[in-house]
Amino acid sequence: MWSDTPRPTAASTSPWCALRWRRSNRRNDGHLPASGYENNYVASTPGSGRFNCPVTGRYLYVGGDLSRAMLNRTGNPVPRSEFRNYLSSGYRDDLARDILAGMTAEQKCIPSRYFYDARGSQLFEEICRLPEYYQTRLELSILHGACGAIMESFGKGDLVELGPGTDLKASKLIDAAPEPEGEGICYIPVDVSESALAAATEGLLRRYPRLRVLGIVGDFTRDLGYIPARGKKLVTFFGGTIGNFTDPAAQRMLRSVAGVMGEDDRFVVGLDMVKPVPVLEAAYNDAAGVTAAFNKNILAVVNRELGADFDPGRFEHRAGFNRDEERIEMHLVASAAMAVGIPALDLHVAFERGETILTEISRKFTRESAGRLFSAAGLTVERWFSDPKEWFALAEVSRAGLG
Ligand code: AVI
Repeated sequence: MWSDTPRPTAASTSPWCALRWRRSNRRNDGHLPASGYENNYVASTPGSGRFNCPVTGRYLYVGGDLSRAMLNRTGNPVPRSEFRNYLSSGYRDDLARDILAGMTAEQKCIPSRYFYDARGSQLFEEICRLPEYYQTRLELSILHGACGAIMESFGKGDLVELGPGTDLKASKLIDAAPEPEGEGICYIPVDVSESALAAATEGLLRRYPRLRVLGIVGDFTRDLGYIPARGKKLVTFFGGTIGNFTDPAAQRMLRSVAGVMGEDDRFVVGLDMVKPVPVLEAAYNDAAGVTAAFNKNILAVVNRELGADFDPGRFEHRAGFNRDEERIEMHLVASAAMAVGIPALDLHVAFERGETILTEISRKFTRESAGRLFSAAGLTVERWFSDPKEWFALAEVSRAGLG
């Protein structure tokens, strides 16, 4: 049985909100290819609300106030927003599989995607406001300066945002579009959390009366094939979250983005750059201890979901820069020898004193290393936008060899 996972707050700013889950997502386990049926279903539904598709069993949400809906060619109102659910597997199944692999590996590990339950998302929001954590502020200010140029070349079409968190960055882009009120733009956020999608889109629909929204409830590491292939696309992946992927995982993800891009499409990616080590390490060892609490919270997630008996008080937070790998590594260090039971896996895990669990990698890039990452995935950097010290950057990339 599923335990009751607390829901992330709707207003969470986590850029990994694409990896936050909700109980309501689990009821739709069918993973059917997009058939076009969903479109017909939505277009013929007069009103707004949730509807279970009688054929696929998936639910669709038709949102918006039809009194302000857009009209189609025949003069009938068309809802401005629609959500489609493509989730294929459950949170707890994924967690069980990952914890079994992670607790039996030589270097014990827990994937960082499991940080973001309700408490973890709240702590991450606090991290983003910490004086030591420069990334969120820098990225916003870089985007503020870059959005005019980005939107001038994009013009209109589909604005796809992977793991949006809030509507802040999409608003900046839509404000900078050549046409007012979101005219000609369909905003397509992709996220496993329906509540995060709702949070990211409600305000936008209110603010931009000509904007259309297609929310894709899905995992952006697997479900990008469901993004409609039509017109021009601007794909965004903000927050430096690409740095939380190992190289093979980043390659897979970037290749799947490249796979949905056409000749004129662009992909804007936020990258945290290599910088003086004390600055980097301070960002992950804040004086207020928020990052330490965020790190330890992952054990509470495993306890709650799998019935484990980790004692977070017996683990210490450690974060340091690995110069060879150019990445921050976050660990939980066992302060004493202990055994931890994980009943759902029928597993007992022994820890020696000082043994660690790797909970996160956060890669830091140079222009060269980022260029290599993109080109290995078939992408070419077209433009860089950064702050004067180049502590953070937005790379605007295209599909290599296409234009
Ligand atoms: C989401 N991600 C980009 C953050 C990072 O900096 O790697 C997560 C984080 N971990 C600790 N502090 C913030």
